[in-house]
Amino acid sequence: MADIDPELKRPLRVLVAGPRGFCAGVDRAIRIVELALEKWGAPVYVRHEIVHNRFVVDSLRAKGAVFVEELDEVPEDVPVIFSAHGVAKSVPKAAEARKMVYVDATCPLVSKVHRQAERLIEQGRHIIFVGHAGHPEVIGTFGQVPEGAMTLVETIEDAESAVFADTSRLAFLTQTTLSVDDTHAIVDALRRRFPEIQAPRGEDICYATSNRQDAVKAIAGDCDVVFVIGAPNSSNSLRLREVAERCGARAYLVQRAAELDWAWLDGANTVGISAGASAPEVLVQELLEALGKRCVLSVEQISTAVEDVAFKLPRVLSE
Ligand code: 10G
Ligand code: SF4
Repeated sequence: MADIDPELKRPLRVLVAGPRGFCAGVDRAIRIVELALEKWGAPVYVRHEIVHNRFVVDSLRAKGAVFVEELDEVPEDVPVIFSAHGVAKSVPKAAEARKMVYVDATCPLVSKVHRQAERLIEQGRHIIFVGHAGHPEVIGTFGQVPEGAMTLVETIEDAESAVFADTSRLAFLTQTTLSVDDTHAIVDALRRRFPEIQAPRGEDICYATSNRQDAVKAIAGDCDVVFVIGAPNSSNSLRLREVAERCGARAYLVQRAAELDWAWLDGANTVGISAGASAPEVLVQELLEALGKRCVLSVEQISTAVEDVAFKLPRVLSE
């Protein structure tokens, strides 16, 4: 897009939310693919998008990663990496049966939920899992327990209507990327209906999810429009758009600056920007550049938390 005459540019206040963008689990997962390519050379197969971002996936594909949905699409004698969202137990089991070299890039905070699920089953409990049907993290967590041992609750209506044979041995766990506010409402309903229900030890919604939602809340009330950089299949990014909308802003999820529809800015004096946990910072900068071609920007960084979380790499790649 050509720059417009500076005289014709209008002023635009931009509030950039922080924390935004990559979380520690995403950083680690991408690094795992890069290190695997360095160690074993291309191709390295990745089961499912390593994180839900086309830019990230395309960049890794350019370096030699091959993305597939199922393990049986991976040829013999080629290393395979499992995505950050986690996999059912049956996946590493199948890889072992085929004697494949595999690296599990599941975020340690998702693995923590998996271990909690295992423990609850050992204690003879039935698990209510709060999450979104069909999401890979949900499929992976359901795959940690025997069939029928976990019930999915997606909405407050589900929580109000779910029926269990024995309500004295219930526990709940949640997906890591949910809306903090919706989840509190669902959990309140579960606790009211099943007072003996066992809660997770800590929050299952991870630090990155809640920090990014808090940061959007801090800016969205002052914004006419909020842009969230993220993919349509990125659960945590979708939640950020919802949070902004609930604060009264017009909110749009965009993958790249090129998707921006300038009509969205009609009448807007203040614009907010955030990015999902799988969206690289370079895409935030690209959006700022695109806005700067049409408007004279006054950019304010609004930070609501400092993050210093980092996860260790799997030993096979760090030694
Ligand atoms: O938000 P979701 O779970 O859809 O994934 P993402 O790839 O967009 O972001 C990173 C979060 C995870 C890997 C899930 S814990
Ligand atoms: Fe891990 Fe949270 Fe990032 Fe998911 S969103 S990869 S749980 S840090």
